[in-house]
Amino acid sequence: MKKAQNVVEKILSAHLVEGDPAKDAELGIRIDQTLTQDATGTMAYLQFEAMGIDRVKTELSVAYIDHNTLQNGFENADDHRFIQSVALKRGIRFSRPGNGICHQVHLERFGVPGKTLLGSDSHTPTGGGIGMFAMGAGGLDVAVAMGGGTYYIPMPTIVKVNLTGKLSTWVAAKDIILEVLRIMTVKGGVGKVIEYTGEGVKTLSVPERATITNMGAELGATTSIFPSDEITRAFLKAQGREEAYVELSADDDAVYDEEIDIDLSALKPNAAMPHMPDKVKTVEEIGPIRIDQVCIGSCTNSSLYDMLKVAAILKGKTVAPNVSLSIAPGSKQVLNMLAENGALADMIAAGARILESACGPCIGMGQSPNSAGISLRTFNRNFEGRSGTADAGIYLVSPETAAASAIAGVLTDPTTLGETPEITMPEAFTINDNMVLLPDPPEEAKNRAVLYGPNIKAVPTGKPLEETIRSEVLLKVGDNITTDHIMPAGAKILPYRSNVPYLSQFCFGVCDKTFPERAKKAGGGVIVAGANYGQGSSREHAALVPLYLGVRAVAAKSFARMHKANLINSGILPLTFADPADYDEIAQGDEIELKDVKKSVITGEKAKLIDKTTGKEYLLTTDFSEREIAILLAGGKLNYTAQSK
Ligand code: MIC
Ligand code: SF4
Repeated sequence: MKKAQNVVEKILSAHLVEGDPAKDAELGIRIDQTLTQDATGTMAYLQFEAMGIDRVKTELSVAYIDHNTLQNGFENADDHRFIQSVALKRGIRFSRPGNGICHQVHLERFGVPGKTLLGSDSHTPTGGGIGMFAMGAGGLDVAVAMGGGTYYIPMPTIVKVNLTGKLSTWVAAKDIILEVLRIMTVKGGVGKVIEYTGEGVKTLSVPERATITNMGAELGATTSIFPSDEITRAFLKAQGREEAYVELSADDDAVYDEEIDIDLSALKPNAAMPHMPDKVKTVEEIGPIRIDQVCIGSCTNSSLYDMLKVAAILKGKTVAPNVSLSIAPGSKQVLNMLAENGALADMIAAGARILESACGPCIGMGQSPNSAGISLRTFNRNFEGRSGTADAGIYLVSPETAAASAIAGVLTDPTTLGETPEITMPEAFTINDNMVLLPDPPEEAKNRAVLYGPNIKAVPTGKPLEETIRSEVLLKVGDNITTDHIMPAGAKILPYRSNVPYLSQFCFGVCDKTFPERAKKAGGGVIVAGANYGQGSSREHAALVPLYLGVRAVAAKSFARMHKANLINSGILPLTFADPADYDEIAQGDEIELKDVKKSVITGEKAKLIDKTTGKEYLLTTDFSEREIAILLAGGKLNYTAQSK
């Protein structure tokens, strides 16, 4: 008899290229669709061009422009032009700036249940809301997948989140994922895939499910997924894409590795407090703190449903005098429909500052709060400094809580507002894909030139692994260091994503502004870190920039999945303390030696770190797959790919 399978196992077994889920630690899977955004896209396409492949080999690849849209200089526009030229030449659809945030648009127009999706953005799991196995990865991994290459993931632990009951009025999907974050924490999902099941699933629309899978990224999870059911069919039908529907559900006696139960009817409006998405309390517990700013939008909460709720709350009211409210609808489709039905007018009349359909304030591109300001955001990350104001305090909340608070001027539990406004969702969305350009037919593609700009610099490449690494501990950092700490974004830096030498001046700026200078002076070195190092974004710049500054290895208590892969791809050694207590013994500035480290990587034996300053010795785990070993020995994935040609 066939073994009962859950949704994750069904999709994985249909896409398995290498590895046996029953015994192997790493699985190789076929990727059906890819997406890129512009802040990681230039690197991904530079790498794709370096691989010398004529046309993408996926079923569908889309290049979005949504992050770097400020254009206060030529750099962004040059990147857009470069990406457009590569995309159209190489068989990739191009979603023009203004068409919306990659994850929102992909869900609306391209997502297909049961398919695999790899995106150069950590919130690619948004596609799990429509039943896709959707993962974030570094640009190079996405480039390889576009070329038809296999994508590798550690064999995941599959967690069942059983939803029962129904959300009370004013309680939102955002409150569900904040509850999951409270329970599991930002490192609780590492190595796991979260599958949502139970009666409660039927009460959630596709955009609500997508809010939950989107922010599963903050758990450190490989991805999150919902089944594909009649609600999915209705969403696809409303998008004019019913033919893309396939039913997908777990078999009755499917088994899971772990289980969490959440009773939706017991949930209250939640908020994640500064500066971590898992510092969750109920809005009621936090109380009516004074606020300075409210930002509504981002790939977590910018669907038509979210926006209609916000408009209904704002209707006939005025934003409090102490508050600046900005709203960025997630896609051109959403913005268009708000305009058509008058909801946009309600927002404008209330005093909302309407922003273009893009990431905007979520990635620090404008709307930084005032000094020590308190900002409520419907986004997914509230890491220190990410808003562009170092001492601001960011709270992550639902659209309902955000809109209610914007009017009251203090953090407000929307359940205190009484009746919820009636929202009617249209039966069909307004469909107009005129901002998605189709690629050139292969014959014409030959004549299209790839257009570079002066800010687009070469991708740094690693060097083959040496026998022994002798160097200095350049920096010691604590637990949960994010890629926003390692390679900050924001309006001043993000436009330079194609220029690693320039970016390097800002590396680790949030932790220690002297790092780049010291790293250069020392001729490189190693980093010592706590648990969950590199959590957050997929940006490979958090590996490429340290590589450029000469970082050879990171010794940490543990790593986040995507960042570990990006380090290996760059030829930087990620080593794990065999005894986490050893972390306390090593100090910044210590002279160290990783003796015979190459041999340890090859044999899988523990590597020896000799602290020359204290004379003590520590053991570090080197548990790499054969494929990873080959990449590390070659000095990164670009070298490895070139060698294996
Ligand atoms: C983010 O939310 O941090 C980003 C910007 O979307 C990143 C990608 C990037 O750094 O370009 C992500 O989440 O992967
Ligand atoms: Fe854009 Fe923010 Fe979503 Fe990242 S988290 S893709 S910056 S909206």
